[in-house]
Amino acid sequence: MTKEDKLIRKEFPVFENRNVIYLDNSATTQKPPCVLKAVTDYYEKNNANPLRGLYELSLAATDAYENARAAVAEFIHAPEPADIIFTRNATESLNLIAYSYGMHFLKEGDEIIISVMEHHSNMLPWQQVAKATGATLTYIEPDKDGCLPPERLEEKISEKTKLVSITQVSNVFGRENDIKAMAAIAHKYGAVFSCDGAQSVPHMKVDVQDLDVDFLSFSGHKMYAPMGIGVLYGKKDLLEKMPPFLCGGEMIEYVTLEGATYAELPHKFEAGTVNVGGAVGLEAAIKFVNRFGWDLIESRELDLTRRMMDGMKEIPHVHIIGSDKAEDHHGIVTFKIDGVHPHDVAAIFDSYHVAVRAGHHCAQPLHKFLGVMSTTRASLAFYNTEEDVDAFLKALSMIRSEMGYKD
Ligand code: 7TS
Repeated sequence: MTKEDKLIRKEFPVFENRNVIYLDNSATTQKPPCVLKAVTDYYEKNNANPLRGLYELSLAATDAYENARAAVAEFIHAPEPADIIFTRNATESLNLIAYSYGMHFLKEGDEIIISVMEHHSNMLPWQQVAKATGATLTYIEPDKDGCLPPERLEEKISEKTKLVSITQVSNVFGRENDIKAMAAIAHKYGAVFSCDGAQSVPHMKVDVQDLDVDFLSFSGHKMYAPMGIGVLYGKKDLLEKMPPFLCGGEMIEYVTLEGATYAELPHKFEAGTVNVGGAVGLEAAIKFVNRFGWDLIESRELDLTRRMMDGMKEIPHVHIIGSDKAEDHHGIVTFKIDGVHPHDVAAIFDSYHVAVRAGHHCAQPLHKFLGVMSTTRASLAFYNTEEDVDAFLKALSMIRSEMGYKD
């Protein structure tokens, strides 16, 4: 391990406590003590139900929550903290857009465009909207190497298209889509553009104003924060005209037996007691990422991806899904091994203490498109090391022989 590796690994005690080569970072990342301490500190020192209390402790909880919102706004360069809605995860953020925007503003004859590579969380909500409103759901297809040229959108989009929702980085290919170009195409036709940032925000600088997306969804737990906190960024004019998604406490201005008026943004979309601990944890995770910086994070992840892919190309019967260039993978390397089911692959990896993911990765239509039932995926974070990659490659080279193949 290099000096830099040691410095980073110090932040992740899980690796001292467990003999694990953790390569399932696209599913969730490990959590550093600075994040856990921020959560504990909040509960030990400032815990009360925020936003409603008039006493000091509740105001402290409100401050903690709103400071976290401001930190998220700065992190993705949102114009204002009020443009940030806290949710449980990217899935809830995407559902919020679908149910609040899609269900109310789309109608028969309208069109929604998404891609075949979307995670189910950015596909099923749109299927629901299409079913309920009579709008059509149109899919654009990537190339087999994971590239989704913006021209694909340009070919399908029309004046009927009211909403486009595309992932910035696919959780199977790892390849970055040109979101800025696609958002510009959507806007040219008067459509709203939603970006699924679940796999991009943890790995690169994402600037919502530069991309000019109308919505951005992501989860805290994929970027070192606790589970149960997610983010929806939305442009103010859209969020303002959207009706509430969930109703109840905290999100109203005035209620009578006949109806209600709703609170200002962002509270209109945050019904019930909110997850202050999670928000505080996300703020600490943002500070953690900023402490190391994108240059270090991105260059480590790229170097490790390159080492992994170079090694994989040397092993017979292993086929990488998507591009053969490390730059196109953002730490995500999905693959097949001839003659071995991915569940067996993952089980054998586990016997070598290597944690990888097997299955369709909640992207079943993409697997069908690629002509495979399931795949295995190794996904890196910047805390992984060359030793991790080498252990992965060693286990990978053993898989076919463990299954009884002679070559
Ligand atoms: N969008 C993408 C592109 C994702 O990869 C995921 C989760 C989600 C949305 C949903 O995120 P959640 O936090 O709401 O669950 N992807 C994965 C994965 O690849 N393995 O486990 C979860």
